[in-house]
Amino acid sequence: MNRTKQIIIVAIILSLVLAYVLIPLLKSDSSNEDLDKSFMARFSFEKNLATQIGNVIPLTFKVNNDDILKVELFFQDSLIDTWKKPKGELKHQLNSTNFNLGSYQINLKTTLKNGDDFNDVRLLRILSDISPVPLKARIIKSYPHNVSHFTQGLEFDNGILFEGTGDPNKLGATKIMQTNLQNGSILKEIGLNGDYFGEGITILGNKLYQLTYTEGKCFVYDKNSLQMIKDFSYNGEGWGICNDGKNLIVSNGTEYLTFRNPETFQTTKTIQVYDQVGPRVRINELEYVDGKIYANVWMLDMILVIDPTTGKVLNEIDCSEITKVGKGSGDVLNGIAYNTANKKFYLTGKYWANIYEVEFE
Ligand SMILES: [Ca+2]
Repeated sequence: MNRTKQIIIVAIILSLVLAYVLIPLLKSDSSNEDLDKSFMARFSFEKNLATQIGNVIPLTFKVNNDDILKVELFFQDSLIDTWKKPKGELKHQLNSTNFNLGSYQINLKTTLKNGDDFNDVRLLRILSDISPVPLKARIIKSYPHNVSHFTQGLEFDNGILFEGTGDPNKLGATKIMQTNLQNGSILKEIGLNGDYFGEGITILGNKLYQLTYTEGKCFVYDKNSLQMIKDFSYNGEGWGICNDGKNLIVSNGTEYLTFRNPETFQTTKTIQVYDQVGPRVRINELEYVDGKIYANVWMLDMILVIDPTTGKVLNEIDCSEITKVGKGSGDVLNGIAYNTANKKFYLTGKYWANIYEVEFE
């Protein structure tokens, strides 16, 4: 290779390297985001917002362009304010009194005269206005529980204790049982094969509903015969389930509780479980008693008492003394049942040797 050729090759390589470095820089400069934003209305606060429920949040927005046709404020999908050909600073008093707790999107949408639009989307967290009142669970009496039961659902119906189990080792251990509380004997049972990992159970009318962990099926049984009637499909995970006499209420391991129509399994509403700091996640087995939801929290020796209207955590029930006595070589605290006949609560855990009648004080 002669010297001229070498120079040409080096020059080509250098220009390629320069082009590779320079072109993206030029590009990003010509589409500079700050330039675009000056044409739009934006929230004047940085990042996201959090407030206690009941507060009125003064929102302000900056507008500094003549090309804006309108600015609209959305809370989730609902339009809550509109400004036509706005100038200067805009204001909106966002009243959170009638909101439920949780994390929601607020979106400031700018539409230009040429039809282009721009969305400034932020998160608004509505927190509880109370600290949960602490309670403590105390053992009144103990009953036998089969240590092979990976307890996922526990509920009384007409004095009979129903238990639903899961199957972490895919051995076909998912069962629904009618049991005798006094001696732990099984009165009737039905099982699923190892393809299904049973989760929470609840009884509404003559039907028993059983969730599955990741299989997206809710199985429906006749509560007396335990014969399967039908199944529903749903998205995501199934953890705990209870009912308020009208709706099924379902947890999925997050802070969300989904209310579902028992005839169709369609969602009728969702709430988010929140305290004064933020969301309470890993909500597991549930029990609905006198207008409140009692919830195990996976991996915690604690039961939350939740307001089903707002999602507010009303009480934290410390169950550490129950776990200390009951866990043994078993797994976590899980299983809450309330017997309406004697107005008593019963707790157990996965693979625990006992079920405990308890008092909360
Ligand atoms: Ca229960």
